[in-house]
Amino acid sequence: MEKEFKRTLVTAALPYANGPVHIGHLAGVYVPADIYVRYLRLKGRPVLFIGGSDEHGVPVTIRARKEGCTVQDVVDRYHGIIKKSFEDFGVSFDVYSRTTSDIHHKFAADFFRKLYDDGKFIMQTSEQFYDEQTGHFLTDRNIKGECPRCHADGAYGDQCEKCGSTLSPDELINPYNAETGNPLVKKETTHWYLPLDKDQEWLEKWILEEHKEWRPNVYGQCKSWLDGGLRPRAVTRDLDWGIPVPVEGAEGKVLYVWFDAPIGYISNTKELCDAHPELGSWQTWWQDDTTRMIHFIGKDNIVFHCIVFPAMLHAHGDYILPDNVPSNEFLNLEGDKISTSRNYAVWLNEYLEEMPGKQDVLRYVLTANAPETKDNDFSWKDFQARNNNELVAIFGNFINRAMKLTEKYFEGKVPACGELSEYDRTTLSEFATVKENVEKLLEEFKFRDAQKEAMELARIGNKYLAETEPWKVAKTDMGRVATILNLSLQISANLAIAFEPFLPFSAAKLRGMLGMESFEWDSLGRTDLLEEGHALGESVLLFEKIEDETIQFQLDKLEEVRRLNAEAAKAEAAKNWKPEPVAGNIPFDDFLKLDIRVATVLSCENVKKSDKLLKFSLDDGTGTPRTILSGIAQHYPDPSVLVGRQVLFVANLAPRMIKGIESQGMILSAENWDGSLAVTGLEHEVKPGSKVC
Ligand code: B3M
Ligand code: ZN
Repeated sequence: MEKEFKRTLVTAALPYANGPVHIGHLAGVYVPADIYVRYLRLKGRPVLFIGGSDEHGVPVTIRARKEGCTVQDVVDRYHGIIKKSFEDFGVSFDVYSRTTSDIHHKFAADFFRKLYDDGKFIMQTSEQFYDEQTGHFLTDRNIKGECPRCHADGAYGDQCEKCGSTLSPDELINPYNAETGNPLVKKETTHWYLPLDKDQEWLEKWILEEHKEWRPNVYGQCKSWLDGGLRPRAVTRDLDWGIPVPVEGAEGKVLYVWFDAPIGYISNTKELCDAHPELGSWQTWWQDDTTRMIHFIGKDNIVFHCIVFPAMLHAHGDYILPDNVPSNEFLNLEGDKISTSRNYAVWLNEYLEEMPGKQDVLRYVLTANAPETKDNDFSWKDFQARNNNELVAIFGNFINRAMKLTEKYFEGKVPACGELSEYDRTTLSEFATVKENVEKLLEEFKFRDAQKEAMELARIGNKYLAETEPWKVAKTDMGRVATILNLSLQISANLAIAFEPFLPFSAAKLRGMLGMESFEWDSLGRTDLLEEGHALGESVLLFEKIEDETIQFQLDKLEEVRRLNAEAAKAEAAKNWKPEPVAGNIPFDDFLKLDIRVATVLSCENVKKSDKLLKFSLDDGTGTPRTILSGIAQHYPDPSVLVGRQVLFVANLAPRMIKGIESQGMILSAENWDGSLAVTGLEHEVKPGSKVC
């Protein structure tokens, strides 16, 4: 039997306060969560929407070191920026707090202590990477090295940003401290672990049998973790930023960020409910099994919300478990991975500075492109097209015409609906099912399809006006015009309700234009929302066209970030370059076999139909020019610069035919750190044919 839920607790992942939030965050977590919550509120169902900043963990400490300020400064600044971005974009949290709050510190410490007292942890000693010069153990994110998969340098201990592989620090080749560059050693340290292996059985039953309805990406990830067999997981770390482990003898250790952060959902609920007793006690929201809990997260957080946090709640006892964990995949940006550390993103605060008032456009595009089942791409051209062709040309155009025509013919008052034509009836029947459809999709967390379905209303309205042409009918039959506009305004009122969850700012504007005071989800589909004679408010433009320059500005900005990143990567590679190990020794006689000579370049040109080869004609002292082909064309775009130069070449290499030309030896070049080649030369001129020894 289906459980009867009395209330819904919605949480959205707590973003790290190590940078502003970007479109990936919004698309993946906050817009869908907000749509869902707004929908429930509009339905009159009790709901709380819990958010907050995640202010512990390594990312914030890295940021502090980079910016040369304290960690507290970093989290204070970004918490402020993030909180404001959410408010600006209409993400309607009931509480947005932070994990550095006193309430949270105490709550998380008590939670740990209860598990500790109940004997739920085990202690384990293991070897961890340690920087002897700074005296610090390093966490995965603070360790860098060569990627064992793609061999890029600068891969992190948990992930290679170049090839995307998930890594463990042990796999890195030549690991070093990401901050200082110091080499690392292994050293023993002791931590508390949650023995997840003991949770294997009930988790399998709970997820794999009882939650088959979870999204395939979520279910699939859980299944692969469970199939792989769960292992104990450390819940403490050697760090000086975080919540101190509340156990004697644990100096220098803090709770692992992934232990304290999800507890933040609970402590933030407590903070809210303590301040607003009318909402009920926090325990009602977390411990009463008539509460339905939903976690909105991104895909890299699945294991923590579906396996680790439930295991923590289970170990504590008393708590409910999530009913669903709608997790999205990732959003890319113009074909590349969004990255906070590489500053490659569209930051919400900057977006609003550059495009004030356009929060709904971004909400619309991000939902239309939501990465619900697979990674998706955000492109500025698509953003422009969706705004101009959908929001402006369909939604805005329809509303604008309905309003303007009513002003023109009926002094801005809702005209009377007369007898319905056949076509009117068809139109009404077309949107009779919109409420049901949108609702079903929202309940199934299919936000992208839900918005598309809601947009049908605008399409229907737009088509209705285009086909009925009231501006023409006005010449002969004002009664008919009244009916057409009445219906159009009723459709507009429906749009104002249907879009409240998706585009809250535009929906509010629209309600203002229509003078709608009350509105509720369950009125959707009705055609008597606006009474005859009701005075409309002032008409404003809901959406405006976005010009090419605006889009080009954004594209140029991203291009500049790409350029800076490429430069930085090059500088980093140059810094980390080390010469190849020297080849094994050879007997002196072997060296004597090589006849290396000096020659003067007589001419040098590109070989036809080859972008690699240069053809040299050399004065080698014999009186007969010598021809040598060399694969260095890409490094000498203008080969004539080599004419007159003296070079070294191997004179006794057996001749070879290349591209129909006989190459009589080899010119010596040096390979630089970045693969570029430079022809060898002499300190001062000697006679061509001189032997190098
Ligand atoms: N701060 C990770 C993230 O931002 C982490 C989420 C915590 S949710 C409890 O992806
Ligand atoms: Zn790699």
